[in-house]
Amino acid sequence: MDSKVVSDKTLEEVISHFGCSLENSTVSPLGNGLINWTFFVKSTVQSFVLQRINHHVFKKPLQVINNAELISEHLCNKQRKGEFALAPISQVKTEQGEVFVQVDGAYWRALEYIPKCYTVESIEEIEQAEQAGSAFAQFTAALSDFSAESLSEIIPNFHNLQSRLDQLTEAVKNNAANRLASCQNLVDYCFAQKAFIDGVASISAQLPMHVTHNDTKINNLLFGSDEKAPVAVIDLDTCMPGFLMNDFGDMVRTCCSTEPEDGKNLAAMSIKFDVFMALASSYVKGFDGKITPLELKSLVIGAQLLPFMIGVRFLTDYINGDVYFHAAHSEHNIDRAKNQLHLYKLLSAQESKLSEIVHAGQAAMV
Ligand code: GN1
Ligand code: MG
Repeated sequence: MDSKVVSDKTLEEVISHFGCSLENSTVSPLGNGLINWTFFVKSTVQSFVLQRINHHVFKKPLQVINNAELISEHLCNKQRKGEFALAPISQVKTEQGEVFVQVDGAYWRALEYIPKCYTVESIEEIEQAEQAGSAFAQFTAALSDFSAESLSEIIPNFHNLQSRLDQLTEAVKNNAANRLASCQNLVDYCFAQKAFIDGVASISAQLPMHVTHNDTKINNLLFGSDEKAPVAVIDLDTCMPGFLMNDFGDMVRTCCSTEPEDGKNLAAMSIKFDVFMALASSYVKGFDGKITPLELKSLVIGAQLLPFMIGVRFLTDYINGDVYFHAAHSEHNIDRAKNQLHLYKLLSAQESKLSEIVHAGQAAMV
């Protein structure tokens, strides 16, 4: 991301609330988020992560900020009691004691910066997959006694497949960017997955709710440079009540493909089964026997669902004219959609093998 998406005047005003100025600070773009703008601010006074919340996506930014406060408070308590080994990320208050700054109608917040950390975009060693499964499981497990009702539902129906398909139907109807003709075959492909779609609806009606992260991409884990292991789960924007299969599925989506999310070489894409195995066993183990047999079964559905659902979402955004996800070029969203729907296809073709792996991992634990 270009740091010049924001004017110096705006940045100056925002960081002044944290006792910084452009004269004594450097501000550089951070991470690869597709929604918010994120920067690293390093000053002679303090270092922190600065984020402009995309209020077109997060229509009530204060709810995002408030949820993050509640979760971080709960995790801090757990950590103090020795019941949570990762670092909760706190929001940094302004000099006026506020958790956000509003400038020109946009909401900005600062997050604690943990030094000597790095993120990864893909799994480089199997050990990282084991660590990722375990870290995201620990996160949800630590929130098992958190009052989920106190959280606002940030984006209603965020991981509801039928609602995502309804949005695709609406986009097709409007054909706002006049792009439908070029992707009609993909639209047809999505709606032809009826048996899978019905299966998702049926299992969703029976699964228990947890407080889930809902964006368990591998780059939402901070790895410590010294320990070479996760030290924190980041990006709590979509942390809401949900199903374990969604969190597991998003890990599979971002860790088990040999191609990046927007890679165009589909013929080269294959599934990293060793990574899948490591994710499944470490995720299940992280719940210490508290995962139900139906939830275990659902993990294999989630592994297919998350690539399919984001494929539908990228396709919808392409048809709408790139109004939701940041797109670096006009074909970006369609490239992402093709990629993710192909991943879904590969994973679906391997459903029984994935199921064997999940159940074998579970059996090895008893
Ligand atoms: C968005 O902005 P980022 O990268 O944290 C999206 C996720 C998608 C992801 C695809 C609020 O997350 O749901 O999985 O892009 N977040 C929202 O890379 O829509
Ligand atoms: Mg996110």
